[in-house]
Amino acid sequence: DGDGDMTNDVVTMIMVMEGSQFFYGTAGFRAEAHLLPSVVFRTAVLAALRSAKTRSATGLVVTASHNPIKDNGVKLADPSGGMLCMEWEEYADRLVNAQSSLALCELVGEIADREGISLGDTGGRILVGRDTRPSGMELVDAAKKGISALPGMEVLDMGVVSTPQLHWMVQATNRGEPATEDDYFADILSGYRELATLKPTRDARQKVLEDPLLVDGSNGVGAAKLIDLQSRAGVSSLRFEVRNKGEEGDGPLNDGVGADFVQKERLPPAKFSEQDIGRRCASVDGDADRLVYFYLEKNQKSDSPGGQMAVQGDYLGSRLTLHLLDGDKIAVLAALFISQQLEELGAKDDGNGGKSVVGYGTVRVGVVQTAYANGASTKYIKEVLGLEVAVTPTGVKHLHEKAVGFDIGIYFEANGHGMILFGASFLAWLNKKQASGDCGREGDDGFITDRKAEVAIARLVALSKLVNQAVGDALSGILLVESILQYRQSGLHEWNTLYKDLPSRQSKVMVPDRRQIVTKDAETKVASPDVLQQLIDLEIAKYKHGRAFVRPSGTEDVVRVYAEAEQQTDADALANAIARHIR
Ligand code: NG1
Ligand code: ZN
Repeated sequence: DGDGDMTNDVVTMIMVMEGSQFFYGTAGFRAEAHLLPSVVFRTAVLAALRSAKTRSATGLVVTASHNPIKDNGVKLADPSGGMLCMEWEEYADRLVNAQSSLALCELVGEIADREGISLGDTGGRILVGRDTRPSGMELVDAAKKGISALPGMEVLDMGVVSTPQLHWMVQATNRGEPATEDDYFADILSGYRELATLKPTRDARQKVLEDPLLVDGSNGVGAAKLIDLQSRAGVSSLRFEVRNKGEEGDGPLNDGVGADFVQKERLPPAKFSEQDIGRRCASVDGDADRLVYFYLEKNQKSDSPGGQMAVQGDYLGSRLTLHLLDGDKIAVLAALFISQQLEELGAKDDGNGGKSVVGYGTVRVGVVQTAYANGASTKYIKEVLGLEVAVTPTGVKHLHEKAVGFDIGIYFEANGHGMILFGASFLAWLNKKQASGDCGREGDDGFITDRKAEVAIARLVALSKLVNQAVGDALSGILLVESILQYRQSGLHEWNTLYKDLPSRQSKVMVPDRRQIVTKDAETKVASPDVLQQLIDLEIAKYKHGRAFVRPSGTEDVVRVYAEAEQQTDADALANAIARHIR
């Protein structure tokens, strides 16, 4: 169309970018935005093929989540609303790295053949969304061109949305349900409102929650969506004060702000200060699929053992202690709430991590974590809550897959990405039970309603609506945490004391080729080079409660190091020693 814009030229789209090797990774393709038009175009072709193959809608999101603003990325949503099925990731890698337009066309033919897609007769629908990055619009254009490269494809441009909103829309579309942003808000809010009516009676302690939640929006898409959520909720119990909205006077996206920054650096985000001591705070990431809570306290210097959890930064970190409530803490809060509801239903431990409920049988409740989960959380879930814990490699696609096997699968990465997945048969049972109103038993004078059980069922049903059932979602996560805190009538401090995290340290190491490191056993061990694991083992052995592992990042060009020990200084020393072995 002659305006000379690179993305407006399909020929350029399929042009080769020599030397670039892209991997679909933990969260799609990510790179500096200027490298991406062709990558997005090709990934969009795959979204169209997947839609044709499944005869369902698929989704494509242009985002690089918590990465710096100069980056962008693309990831696909499968018809279920979850991540692209893993078998197709290989197609994505091959398409994006095809070295000529001929090779690319041949590959499309090969995929179509293998998947039984007739290229002359395709049809499908792809929902496209983007985060607030300035490069987003241009890349959405590239996506539209890629989708239209196959005949009969319909593109629905959802505009600026959070990643989880787009996934939710794909899921709703394929369930034949209303799937607009309005419907999304209405759905999660209906669960929130129902839960709010099922709160135990108010008492004086409720005061701790009367303050609005102070949210760091990471200068990204989550900020505006949260304000929208609040105005739609129209209830006094849900009030936010949002900072780092990405407006004039705010800093750049993800720069010293956001859930990834707070979780990894353990420092208050920009625009937070001593003024905020004691307030209930939360932070979301750049595409609003991660959530952490935190509160600030005046630093009780060195001598206090509680103070050792704070990492001292040169900035506010030296004056403030940040108490982090990460994904592990959210998982525990949710697991505890669910266990309490099952107790109200009269559930008995079956000795195998299951809870046996009359009328249903064994309800398998499981918590899925990665190696990054703090050891203290795992111990609490197993020993105090008596629930099953499963460990998978990093990346929600792995956690999600594992969670599907439970009646209630709670999965969270330590970084705050996660959700609660309700199994179809258990959910159907809950819904039936609620509709029939037959909670109780036959007494001498007729049927006696078990009010406690009735309320517990209603709470679980409400929870299943409030939690985005497609993917982890910071907005839905805030509704989850706020609801449970209201139910518990307590604030962050009490939640934080459920268990005490083991001190930990995360760091990143730049290496020439991070893929030289291959891991095994859900990333807890290095498979090759094998001498590296021996070195790591020797370092771990030096510290009490020492645990450590390394793995190549799927989203950044670094090797990540994680270390945990009884003392913060030990965790730091362990991480440093291991980093030196990698360099
Ligand atoms: P990588 O860069 O592969 O570690 C990070 C997170 C993942 C996941 C993805 C996608 C950590 C240690 N890793 O992956 O858990 O959330 O980003 O956003 O937090
Ligand atoms: Zn994200």
